[in-house]
Parts: sequence; structure tokens; C-alpha cells
Amino acid sequence: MAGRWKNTLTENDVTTEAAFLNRRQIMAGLAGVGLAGIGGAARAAPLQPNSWEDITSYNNFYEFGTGKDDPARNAHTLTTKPWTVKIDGLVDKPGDYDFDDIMSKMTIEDRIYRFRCVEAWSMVVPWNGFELADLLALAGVQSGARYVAFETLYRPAEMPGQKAPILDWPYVEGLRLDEAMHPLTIMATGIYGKPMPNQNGAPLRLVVPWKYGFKSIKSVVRITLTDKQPPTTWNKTNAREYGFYSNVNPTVDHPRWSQATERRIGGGLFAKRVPTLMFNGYDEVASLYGGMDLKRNF
Ligand SMILES: Nc1nc2c(c(=O)[nH]1)N[C@H]1C(S)=C(S)[C@@H](COP(=O)(O)O)O[C@H]1N2
Ligand SMILES: [Mo]
Repeated sequence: MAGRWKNTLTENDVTTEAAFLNRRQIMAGLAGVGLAGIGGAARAAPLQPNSWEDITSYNNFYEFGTGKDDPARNAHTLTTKPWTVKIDGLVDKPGDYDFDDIMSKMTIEDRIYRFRCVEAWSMVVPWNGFELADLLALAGVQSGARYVAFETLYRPAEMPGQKAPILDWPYVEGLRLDEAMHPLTIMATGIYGKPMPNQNGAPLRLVVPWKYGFKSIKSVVRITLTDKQPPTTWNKTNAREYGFYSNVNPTVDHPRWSQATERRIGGGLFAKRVPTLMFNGYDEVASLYGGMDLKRNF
């Protein structure tokens, strides 16, 4: 359990973003924090984290209902101990990885990230978690792997939303291997130094801050390395509206609404919408998409 709850900051401790800057982020100089003067990040809205209340009461987690307040109300039924993550496919060491065992091997960091839902609302979340690349290294990625597929728990007895065919359960997501290996991509295991609340995807969920929120799959039980682009839930539901990449892009509108601006949760009833930034402000990922037509590969 070494390091599991080494981040004991509470909400009250987070007065400035500097409180959450850790050494690794400073060294990297690019880990998505709003350091003035570093590239596009300087243009981004200041990273004043949303409150614990905002982050844990306004959620999308259709396994517990489709209303924004349903997950907070219903997700207490989810049991997360014991929890195993099956890592399989093109890896050297496939198997069932115990959550506590994973935690004992990973370095838990603080990452304050902007979070932008495809529905055009946003938050700033002070996550705790580890880099997905470190977990994949544990399993040993084989040379033929090109994509990573993710799967959420399927347990209708504890996830009442799964009793209705709202989505094609279990919820699945996917990344290209280079996206998965990018240092900004984390498996989040907590918020504000507390274990991940059920409604936010306990005990561990993906966070890919430059992509729309639905890519950040919750309560992950399986990670599969493959050589083919995996199916993804919202793309299966409506391929015209939700692509595989789903990078935040203010110049590519959703067929039914503009993506140029966003509503920051917690800003109050009369808060102005703020401009949405390309890659949600994480310009350092642009090189992953060199030569790609991002209007076609939305
Ligand atoms: N398994 C699962 N993961 C999911 C979802 C879901 O319904 N089921 N919703 C997605 C969407 S649309 C968003 S915006 C984010 C919301 O994360 P949050 O509730 O922690 O803000 O979770 C994503 N991950
Ligand atoms: Mo979303």
C-alpha cells in the first residue's frame, strides 16, 4: 500500500493550483497544469478546481441512471472490494491484477485537469492517480499492440441502469496505443486525496484530459491490448455524433450543438460561457495527430 494515500490534502488545502503541483509535473513542465507562459496552457482558464460537492454530485454514469444526480444517489450499491483488473491481449504477463496490488506498485500523483464533457459543460478536477503507461509497463506491452480497449464492470445487481438497454453494456472505450502511453493519460484512483467516489468511477477510472469526457471510462475491470481499433460505446450508439477519437475541438461542432464554448459547472446561474480550447488546452498532444484530418477523424 506504499504511497496509496500519501496525498492527504483536503479540499481546504487547495487554495492555489501550486498546492497540487508536484515535482514530476514541474520537471515535465507540460503535464496539463496552467503554468503561465508555457505554450497554449497560458491561454487556458485558470485551474481553480471545482468543489468536492460539484465533482461528486453532477455526474454522467449511465449504469446508475441518466440524470446528472442519479449516480450520486444510486452508486452506493456498488461494491468495490475486492476489485481486479484483467489485463490481456498482446501483453507478456496477462492476468487478473488485484487493485490493492496495483496501488502498491504505482506512484500516485496529483493532477489538476480540465474536464470537458461532449455535452458542453466542464469542470476542473484535482485527480489522484497513476500514469496508464506505468500499468501497461507492468503487464509488458508486446510489439504488435496498437490499441488499448477498456471495459467497465457489468453487474446489473449493483448497477441498476444496466437492467435497461440504454447503452450496449458493458460500457467499453478505446485509445490508440500512443494516446494510452502519453504521460497526460492517467488511471485516476481518487479526488482531493480521497478514494474515488463510486459515482465518479470507483475504484479506478481512465482520465484522458484532451478528449471528451465519455472517453474517460469508469470502474474499469478489463484492459486489452490489441492490433485493431476497438469498438467504443458511444460510437456504437451513434457513429455520426461520436467518433473514436473525440478530441476536444471547438471547430468541429456536434451535429446538434456548438462545441465552441462551454459552461463551467459551479459558476452560478449567470456565469458566462467560456471558450473551449483545442485539445481542451493540452496542446502538447497535437503531435499525436500530425497529418490527420481532425474534422474527418472526430
Ligand atoms: N462506465 C461509464 N463510464 C463513463 C460514463 C458512463 O456512463 N459509464 N460516462 C462518461 C461521460 S459522458 C462523462 S462526461 C464522464 C463523467 O465523469 P464524472 O461523472 O466523474 O464527471 O464519465 C464518462 N465515463
Ligand atoms: Mo460526457
